[in-house]
Formats: sequence, structure tokens, C-alpha cells
Amino acid sequence: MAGMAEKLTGEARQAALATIPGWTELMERDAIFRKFVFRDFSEAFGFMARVALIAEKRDHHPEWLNVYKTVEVTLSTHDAGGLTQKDIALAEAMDRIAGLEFPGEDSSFLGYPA
Ligand code: H2B
Repeated sequence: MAGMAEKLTGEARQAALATIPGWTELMERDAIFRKFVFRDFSEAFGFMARVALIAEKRDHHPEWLNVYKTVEVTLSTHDAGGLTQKDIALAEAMDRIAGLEFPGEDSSFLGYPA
């Protein structure tokens, strides 16, 4: 995709963020954040394993912290010094994969408010 590694600004940025409402913009950096809460460690680590394969394939990697059943994720494109479409795409993939852990759940996982 053209402009894939360019920082998102202006209307394109707002439109992109609107597609991933579970994610919040960090105040201290040009990055987005979401906290995923699963049923247990196995679900959380299964999520991380699936995401890791996608991240490696795309050569675009999350910053994340796992504590028991929670996974806190920050996404930013280091090479660009901020948020790009790569981060939006990875956020979408993570939301989808989290949903697969809870196929019967309406909101796809036991997430805290954004
Ligand atoms: N991940 C993220 N989140 N941002 C990057 O800029 C980035 C990456 N760059 N993974 C990649 C690896 C780069 O360092 C390698 C050399 O392709």
C-alpha cells in the first residue's frame, strides 16, 4: 500500500483511528494502546503466540506486557517515529485474534473500557 510507512496525520489519521475504537492514543508518544483481558494465562499467551506469527511475517512488532491474563499493547512504527497504517492494520489483526479466543462473546474479549 502506498504511504504504508508514513506517519498518519490529519483526516486520514482520524479516519484510521475510527476503525479501531478499542484503542486509545497515548499522550506521551505518537502511539496507540489497548489492554486486553482474557479468561486466563493460557488464553492470553495463545493470543500472543498468534499475534507473534503475524508480527514476524509483517516485520512489524508490538510493544507489549503480559501479566497473567492481561496483555497491554502499545503500537507505533519506530522507523517512522509515530503512528502509521502498519499500526492500524496490526491493531485490527489483534482485535480479530482476540475475538477468536471468545467466539461466543459479544465484545470478543473481556476488555476494560478503552
Ligand atoms: N516494528 C515496529 N513496531 N516498528 C518498526 O519500525 C519496525 C518494527 N521496524 N519491526 C522493523 C522491525 C525494522 O527494525 C526491521 C529492521 O525491519
